[in-house]
Amino acid sequence: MTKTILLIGAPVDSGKTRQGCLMGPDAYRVARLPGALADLGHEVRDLGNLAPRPCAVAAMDHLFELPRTVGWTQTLSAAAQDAMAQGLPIFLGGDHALSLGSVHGVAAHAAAQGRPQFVLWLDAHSDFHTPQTTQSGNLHGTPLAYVTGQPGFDAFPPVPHPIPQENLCILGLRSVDGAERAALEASRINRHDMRAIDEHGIKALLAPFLARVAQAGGALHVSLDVDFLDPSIAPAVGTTVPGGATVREAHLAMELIHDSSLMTSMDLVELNPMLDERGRTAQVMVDLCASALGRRVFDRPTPRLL
Ligand code: B3U
Ligand code: MN
Ligand code: MN
Repeated sequence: MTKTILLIGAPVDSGKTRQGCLMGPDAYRVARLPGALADLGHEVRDLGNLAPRPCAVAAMDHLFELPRTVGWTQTLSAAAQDAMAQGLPIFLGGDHALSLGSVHGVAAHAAAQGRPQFVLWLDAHSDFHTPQTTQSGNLHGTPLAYVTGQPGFDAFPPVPHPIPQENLCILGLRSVDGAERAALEASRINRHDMRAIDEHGIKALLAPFLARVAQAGGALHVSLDVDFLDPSIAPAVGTTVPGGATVREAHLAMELIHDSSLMTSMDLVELNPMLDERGRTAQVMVDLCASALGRRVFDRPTPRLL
């Protein structure tokens, strides 16, 4: 089924100290994301890049760029709510702090429709810190705590529609901080580390979650962090962790998402083009996004020499 896809550039770079993710949206455009989705028959509208609202909250010493990140959250939540009324938004990051806003916005839209919101988080990290527990001060490590309504986010927009923890599924875990681990273990979040992927295969972990979304008539947001992938195939990320998903595992996940017809919104996050090698990480992310939107294995183009 063809869709109206809205590409929303979100050059968020305030979620961590290492800069460069602001170039992400343009890297996706240069790697021909709009064309790849149009080739599948979709109507693609590129809405250009957003900018953060100026925000008057006070800076906090132990948090990097809090006011700017709050401004981004306001902008992105409003943009997400707008876009959900028109089609399927894909947020072109930008670092993972963008999901503070994108998920906040899609959850508000789902609540207005009386639909439960689900989130699939493909990431080496659990991003379940609060502004109090973060050791790095990097707010890209906090979106799952925010959107599930954990305390400590007073500087941010209120969360009237927290996502129930059991509606979250994290796949690809292999770097979880101590405080996060305790919080995660006490939570009802569905979570699978790389060992589980190795032991069971990605389909056995993902299919039951997709079945639950379908059963509930839910909206599904997919948040794809570059570091879900193994650094050997996706080096352009500040937080590489060895032992990530392979090209085959990641494409299979995307193909299962497509076959389910459940995805209603998506983030592509943490691409840092400054760290890329001849655009190969941008390209793999574009190819994965195309798989999530209907490209099949026999349709995959012969890779160009980079
Ligand atoms: N948990 C660490 C590392 C991290 C989280 N998200 C990413 N890295 N990408 C932190 O900074 O909170
Ligand atoms: Mn992340
Ligand atoms: Mn990560």
